Amino acid sequence: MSGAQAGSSITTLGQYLASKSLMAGSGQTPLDALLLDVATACKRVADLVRHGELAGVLGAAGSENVQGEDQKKLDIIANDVFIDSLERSGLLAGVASEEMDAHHPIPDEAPRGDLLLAMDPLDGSSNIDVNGSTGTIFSIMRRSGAGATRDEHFLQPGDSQVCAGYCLYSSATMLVLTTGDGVDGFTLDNSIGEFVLSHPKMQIPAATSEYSINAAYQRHWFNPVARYVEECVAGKEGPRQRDFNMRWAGSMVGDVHRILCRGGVFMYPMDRKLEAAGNSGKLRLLYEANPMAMLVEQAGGAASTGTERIMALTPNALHQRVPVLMGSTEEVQLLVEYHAQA
Ligand code: AHM
Ligand code: MG
Repeated sequence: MSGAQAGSSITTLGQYLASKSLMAGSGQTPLDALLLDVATACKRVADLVRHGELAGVLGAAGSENVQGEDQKKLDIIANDVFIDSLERSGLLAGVASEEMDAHHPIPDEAPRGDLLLAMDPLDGSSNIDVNGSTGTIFSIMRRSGAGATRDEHFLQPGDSQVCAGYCLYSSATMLVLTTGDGVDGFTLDNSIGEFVLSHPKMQIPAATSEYSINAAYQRHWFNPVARYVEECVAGKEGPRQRDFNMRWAGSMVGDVHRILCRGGVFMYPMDRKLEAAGNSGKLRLLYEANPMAMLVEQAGGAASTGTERIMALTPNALHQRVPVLMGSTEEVQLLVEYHAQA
């Protein structure tokens, strides 16, 4: 049998949003409508990802993004799919993306709303060609003031986000989101073309014995992260007095999703190599760190740069990078302590 269990009761994303708005005493809000458009774009990208080579979407695009990273064909196609699905909705004031130097303004002939969307249209690009997990990450904020939208309108702290989420393209396609009232996960039922509520009220346990980091950069790490990982690796015989497990999906969406499902800590810290290249981290604040931090905090976890809470940072550029340590609270707190002691 494909799809949902015969005869069982389901809640679609549309029904979920409608019932939330009804409880809040409103009809469909612009945010509800935008989330439905985002979900449609995610389904379009999921379909391309699922067909892979057969859809002719694998391989390099032969171009670089504003950050000097090689773009894959699917990075650009996913970006175009989102712009196409969203720009004429009448809900948005602008879209910022990892794949575009400046924000994409809403065309003059289209109606304009007051919501801003920042996104990484296809995160985990290095996994595309090997059929690994990838995802879309998005952050929604409100725009204030009149006049044309400028990049500066996006430079709001993560605490101003009205919604954050990701879509995971893996063995199943899942949309996970928060509007500031917990985190709920939806699985795409391909047989009816709907995201169906499958993971209500996701919670990250405070304690964990699983960490996630690209250990190939070990020689570049600064002392706090080096110490933390060394102590995890020492296991039962070390100061932590228990064994740890390590997982690294190569896609932040895949790694953070695992943490939302069963706990753990995800680290992409600042290191000497990034510092020597003049970078303030690897992951981008506006469309990777902030939305994931909101999801993690809303699920009871914590998200820090090592010295500051990620969502308290005031961004200074659209593509600003930050160190990221997020997940189970006890482990993030320990990492913050090690940074304070260093
Ligand atoms: P991308 O947005 O270009 O795909 O880069 C972000 C990705 C994250 O998903 C992942 O955690 C990280 O980069 C992996 O980086 P690395 O290849 O250095 O391990
Ligand atoms: Mg990314």
